[in-house]
Amino acid sequence: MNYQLFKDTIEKAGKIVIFSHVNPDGDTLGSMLALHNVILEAFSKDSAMVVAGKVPDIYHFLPGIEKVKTAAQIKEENFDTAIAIDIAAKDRMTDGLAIFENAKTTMNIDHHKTNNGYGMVNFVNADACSAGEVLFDILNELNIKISQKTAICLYTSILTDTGGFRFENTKASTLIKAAKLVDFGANPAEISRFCYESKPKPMVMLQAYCLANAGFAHDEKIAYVCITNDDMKRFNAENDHTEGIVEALRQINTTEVSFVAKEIDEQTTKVSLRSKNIDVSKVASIFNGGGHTFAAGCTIRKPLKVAKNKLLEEIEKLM
Ligand SMILES: [Mn+2]
Repeated sequence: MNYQLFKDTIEKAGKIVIFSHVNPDGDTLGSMLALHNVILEAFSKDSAMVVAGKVPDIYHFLPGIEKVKTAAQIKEENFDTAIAIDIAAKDRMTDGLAIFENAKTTMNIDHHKTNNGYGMVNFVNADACSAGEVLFDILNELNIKISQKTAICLYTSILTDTGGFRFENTKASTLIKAAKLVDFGANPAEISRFCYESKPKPMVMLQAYCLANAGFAHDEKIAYVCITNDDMKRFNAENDHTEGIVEALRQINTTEVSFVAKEIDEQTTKVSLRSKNIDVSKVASIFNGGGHTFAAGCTIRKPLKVAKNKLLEEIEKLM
């Protein structure tokens, strides 16, 4: 990777905008905020930050989160440099995509193996656990100082995308980088408390209900949950409150593949897939989605029940 290109691009940049992906998670938010902070501290430049959808409550502790905007709020401004971070496919910028594509220079910082290198400048490393780790490597190679604020954001990226250092993407190098971030001022106990022990009550109640009503197929090797809009209303749950359910299903010892199918409307179903061995990014790709080997997602233009049956069919073909 030509790390110098990162420095040159930021140095040449006039007005910069950074995009996170729709339904933001700890990695896209943490790495976006870290990048914003680096551009400010090391290059003395401001940058706009864009989120699509609601920032989950648990991430309100991230330094700088109060500065994020929606694409609608910045659409009248002109940005010559646009950066996408943790965005597997550019349509995951949703209504921000037009702004990204209008920029004279575009950069793509990511770790999804399905990323096709849609930026003019690309830093895509599928071996990295998170976009935060890709950014860490860039900063490290260029000897750019990591402040405490940046360390907190990057640590959150790495922590959440490795499932708290539990997933297969946790390598010795991952832990060494996390340790360095602790040296730079990130507090592991405090950040874990924010990420894992600060859930809103509707989220925990919805999860308990979904697990109690889970479905099983293929000798219980497939575990799944279907969530209707009525379920969401019953628990007063918000969209991001479904996070964690698909991982909870994978915790069952018989589970090889788990998925959560969530009703968006009568004709649209959003799907998250997890697995222990099988490449579920293949299943997601069938429905124009993508992701990683053990964690992928897609949106199916079918009603919830039809989508569920199609998923079961495609997963069984791989087993
Ligand atoms: Mn990520």
